[in-house]
Amino acid sequence: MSNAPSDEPDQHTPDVGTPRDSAAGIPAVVHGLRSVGAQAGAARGLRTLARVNQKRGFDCPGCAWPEPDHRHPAEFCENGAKAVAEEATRRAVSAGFFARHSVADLAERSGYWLGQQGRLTEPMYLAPGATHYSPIGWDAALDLLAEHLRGLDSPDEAVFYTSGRTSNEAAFLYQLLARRLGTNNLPDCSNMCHESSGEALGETLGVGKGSVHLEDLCRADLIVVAGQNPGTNHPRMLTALEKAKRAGARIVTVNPLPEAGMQRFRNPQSLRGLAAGGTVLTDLFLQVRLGGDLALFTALNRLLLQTEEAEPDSGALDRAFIDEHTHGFDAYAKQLLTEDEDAFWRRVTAATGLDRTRIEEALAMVRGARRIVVCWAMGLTQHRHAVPTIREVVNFLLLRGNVGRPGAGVCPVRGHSNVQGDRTMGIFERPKPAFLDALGAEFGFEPPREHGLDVVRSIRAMREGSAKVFTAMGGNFVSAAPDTAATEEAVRRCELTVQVSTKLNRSHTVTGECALILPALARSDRDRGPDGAERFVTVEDSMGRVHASRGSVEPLSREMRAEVDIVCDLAQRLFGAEPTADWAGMAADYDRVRDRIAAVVPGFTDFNARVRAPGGFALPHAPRDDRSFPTATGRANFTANPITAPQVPLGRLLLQTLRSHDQYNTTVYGLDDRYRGVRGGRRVVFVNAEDARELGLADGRRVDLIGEWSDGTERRAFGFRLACYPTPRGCAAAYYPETNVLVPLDHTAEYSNTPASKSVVVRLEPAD
Ligand SMILES: Nc1nc2c(c(=O)[nH]1)N[C@H]1C(S)=C(S)[C@@H](COP(=O)(O)OP(=O)(O)OC[C@H]3O[C@@H](n4cnc5c(=O)[nH]c(N)nc54)[C@H](O)[C@@H]3O)O[C@H]1N2
Ligand SMILES: Nc1nc2c(c(=O)[nH]1)N[C@H]1C(S)=C(S)[C@@H](COP(=O)(O)OP(=O)(O)OC[C@H]3O[C@@H](n4cnc5c(=O)[nH]c(N)nc54)[C@H](O)[C@@H]3O)O[C@H]1N2
Ligand SMILES: [Mo]
Repeated sequence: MSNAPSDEPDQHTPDVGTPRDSAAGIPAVVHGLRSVGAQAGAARGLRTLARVNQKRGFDCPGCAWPEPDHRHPAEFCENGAKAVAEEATRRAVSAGFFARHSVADLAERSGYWLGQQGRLTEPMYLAPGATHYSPIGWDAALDLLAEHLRGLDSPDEAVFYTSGRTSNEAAFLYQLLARRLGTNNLPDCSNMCHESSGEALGETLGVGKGSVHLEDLCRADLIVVAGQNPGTNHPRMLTALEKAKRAGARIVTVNPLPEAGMQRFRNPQSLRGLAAGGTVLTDLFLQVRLGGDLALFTALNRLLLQTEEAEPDSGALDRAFIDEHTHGFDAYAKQLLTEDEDAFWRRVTAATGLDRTRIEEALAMVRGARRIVVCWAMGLTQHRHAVPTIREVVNFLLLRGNVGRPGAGVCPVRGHSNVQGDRTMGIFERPKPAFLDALGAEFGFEPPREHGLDVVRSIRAMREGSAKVFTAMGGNFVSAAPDTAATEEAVRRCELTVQVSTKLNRSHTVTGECALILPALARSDRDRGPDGAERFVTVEDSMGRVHASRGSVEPLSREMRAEVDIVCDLAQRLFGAEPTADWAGMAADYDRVRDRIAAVVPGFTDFNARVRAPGGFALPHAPRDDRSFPTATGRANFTANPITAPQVPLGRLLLQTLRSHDQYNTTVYGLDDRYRGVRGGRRVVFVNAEDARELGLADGRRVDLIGEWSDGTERRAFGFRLACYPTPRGCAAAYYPETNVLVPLDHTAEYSNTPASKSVVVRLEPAD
């Protein structure tokens, strides 16, 4: 289904008009409120929205962008409103629905249709050989899962996936359960997302997270936004950028596409934004080729080094910082300066598609800025050379001392609302020994030390039959993972697949020999403990602030359970009553979970008290707080990253797979991508007009996209409308997850193993 077009509306051929040059404004408010009204009903919807991101409310289930200290009464965006609408919907999927629809029937439906059916409300079981899911009680469901897990020859035959919405409390217990069972097989959505950032930052700065607070954006002189589309994916970031601009910051945008949000922002929270033309955000737009960022940052760094050589006292570099806090500068500078000038610039121009004067314009802005923040997202992380690219961004900041002081630093902008917290809680297949030591000491067991499987390796293990029970805490593994055909084949080989979910998705229709659906409470749902009292969970935002989240929507069914309850109930069945881990007690009282987190995870001392303060608290971050760098050398590391860029054979295009304005990852909210001028469908491929002409394909033509990869397998995505679009020569774009079928499983980033979903070589064939 994710491959072939069908009658589902999201698979219709869209209309494509002119892209917009501004984002938000009144249309955004109207679209946001309309989705809430349609799904949740006006009153329930508005009551819910009034609590999003408020200090006593719940954390928006959309993105991980932090909330400002002084909150606006409407501290949410259009797409946050859509995310809430999806959750707070009154539509319900019940046993009757599953009786009417066979799994085979559901597997023919699109992700959009599945999501539109509403919230999952009771546990369901697909028995071996059965055609339909049937109801199963919680006891029987969890017994069945426990029995399968106990029956494995080795705990490493189990895989525990996590998506990034899971609360800190549930994530902590989930990883404890997996490790108590004896495996580090804890892949998560981060493996497909910011793993490259964590990898590069850990090695160079010693902490795999961003080093700025929200206020730092306002103090910056220059903000670089590279490989990110905040107008759609982090709309509240535009408010912060607008504020920064008013405080005097300049903005350089690095992107193959002229994204509307980065051009002009009409702030829906202000009268000026609603009435007038809004704020122009980008001062300099570098329309880079896909994968050209490494070359771009290398060029800027070389220019800075050359300036310093020519004029040693010009302040091009921060020598004092380099001497005191960094390691490897001399070797770095030497290798960067050896190459002959002409050869170097030829390579930079080929990789970036930018001419030297354009890059020198950026250099002038860099030299004029004392404080620089670099923000990035998937445009940098999902390439084969993503880790070297981000390391080079770090070099760029280190050269001028832009780490560990106000208004400066690294800002990887996270995706899922608690993806960073989940990692902090130990959802990681390669945990640090110190974390395992602390966990083992607190819970009195010896955690497994051998690294576990990440997403790509899990798929291989399932395909080979060495992983047999797959459990997902949220997410939509089958659609989100690369190489749809390979992933589906792998999942189907499992003995049992289990989805702890809020909404129906494709991962419920492509299953192991048997399958369970366990319906969970979502972020916005009211969560009551056994005594009937309301409970709250905690989350960590993209900038390392931890705060409480209290759902307020009355759940559609009593059969939906909190994720913490599900994990603890399963653990009790697996391990019985344990003196060291009082699973029942922890389920009954989240404060007890938080006390255990405080004992294990650095930075959470006094967790229960501090998280009750309005706005929560910030986790420590050594480079940011006191310029200390917990790396192997004890300093911030310069690294050498030879320029590479994707190579595309003649007549082929490099495809990036990205998000439309009307989706949240694999959840499709609607069929328009307003800012890019697309209406009424998702099967569209954006191509440079010159490339289209050379290929002999006109705008509006229907084409198939065929992936080209060395393994000789044909990967084909059918029936896309070609749209001529201002993307650089040789670079195309189409939406995920429809194009995941084209991303080869083995095409991943070096070091982080993240699927290179922004760098897929394709050819286009006329479809009719
Ligand atoms: N509404 C909404 N919000 C979301 C999500 C959602 O789906 N919908 N998803 C959430 C998640 S999990 C994540 S990770 C984030 C994703 O947030 P983004 O990273 O903004 O998401 P993408 O749509 O993948 O956009 C990638 C951007 O990078 C650019 N790009 C692609 N390749 C390159 C490149 O080689 N170089 C440069 N410089 N730019 C490039 C693209 O043109 C595009 O603007 O958003 C989160 N927030
Ligand atoms: N080609 C390509 N592939 C990509 C990407 C790309 O840019 N291009 N991006 C990658 C990225 S950045 C990411 S993060 C992954 C996303 O991968 P996932 O996180 O696996 O996917 P989502 O679509 O976010 O998952 C949505 C499902 O999560 C469930 N859910 C939602 N909220 C909750 C909750 O509170 N609790 C529970 N238990 N379940 C919940 C619902 O059932 C919903 O259907 O996809 C990756 N895949
Ligand atoms: Mo993500």
